Amino acid sequence: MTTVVRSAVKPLPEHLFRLNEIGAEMRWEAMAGQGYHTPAERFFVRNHTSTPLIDASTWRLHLHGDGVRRPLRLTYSELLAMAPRTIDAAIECAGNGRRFYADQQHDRRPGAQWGLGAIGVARWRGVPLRDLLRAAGLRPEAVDVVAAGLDDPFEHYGHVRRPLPVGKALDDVLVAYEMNGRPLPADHGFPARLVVPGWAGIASIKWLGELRVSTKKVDTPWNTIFYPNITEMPVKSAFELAWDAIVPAGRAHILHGRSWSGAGRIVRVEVSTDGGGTWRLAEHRGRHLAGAWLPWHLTWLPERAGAQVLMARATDETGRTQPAVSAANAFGYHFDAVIRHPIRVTEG
Ligand SMILES: Nc1nc2c(c(=O)[nH]1)N[C@H]1C(S)=C(S)[C@@H](COP(=O)(O)O)O[C@H]1N2
Ligand SMILES: [Mo]
Repeated sequence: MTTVVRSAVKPLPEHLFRLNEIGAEMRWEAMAGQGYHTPAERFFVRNHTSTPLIDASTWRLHLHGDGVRRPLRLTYSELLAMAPRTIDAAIECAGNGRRFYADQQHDRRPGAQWGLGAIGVARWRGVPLRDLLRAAGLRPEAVDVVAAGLDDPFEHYGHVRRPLPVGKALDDVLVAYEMNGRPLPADHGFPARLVVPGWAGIASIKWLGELRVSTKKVDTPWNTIFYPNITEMPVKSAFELAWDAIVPAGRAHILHGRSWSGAGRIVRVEVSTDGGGTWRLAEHRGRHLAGAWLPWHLTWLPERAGAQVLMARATDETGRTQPAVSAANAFGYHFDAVIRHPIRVTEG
């Protein structure tokens, strides 16, 4: 029995989403033919409890703590009146791809068995966290900014909250109130959420109610028990194809996919249509945005009918390439190995 159906408010139709105990992942075939951004209706959902329905007229964002001189309590209209910034950024769950620890490495890890669909890229508009911290009189001694959500407490751990180091907070973090040109949908954090480019999704706290700036390092269950030492996301790739997709033989087929990295731009994507025997460079257009993904494609003429395996392997600008085997870790985070995507080629 999945609980997400109750915890999210938007429809999660079977042809767009696959549900697990804690969330709904996007089916990658749902990105086929879509533009650069993941439409909000197709964006994966990961809730610790349930989507709260927050009234923007009574909502306040409380920015306080010993790391600021002038605590702020902002209304929604005050936030919207500040100088805005727009960024394209991915949000990806740290556990995205966990099921491949089991499927490819005989090392099943506990937790939701996400395929590769716990990621989406949206255009976020909001206020740089940096500007809010400056407006509150950030002290040079500040170390951590603890962001807390207004959703119900999770088990006995309290509200979902996590420290963000001041260095990252001052760099590229957004307090976002729009997703793809519309107010944030309830499931994605209305009225405001953090967007922390390149970092595991848990950093991007939804339904933001509080930012506590501390001059001492802070621990919360979400950086000690859950997601310990999890910050920047690795390099990954996905095909915009169903698992076990059916492709007719004897006809040229354009394979589409996307690659991304928490550390920067993707500079190269290689694709194998013979299970890793040979590799070809995928083509792409335009410039890859750091913090988001690179769409690519490759023409393929499947000759023989039968089961086949597609693989895509990306390299980012820091020189990191997807490995053949992902490093083992207790929670099954950061599955970054090249994924073996099965398809069935049928008689043309
Ligand atoms: N307040 C709050 N923020 C949260 C969560 C949550 O349950 N509550 N889930 C986190 C996790 S684990 C992820 S992966 C992302 C998911 O964002 P999305 O549901 O908009 O895709 O939100 C993060 N922010
Ligand atoms: Mo997550």
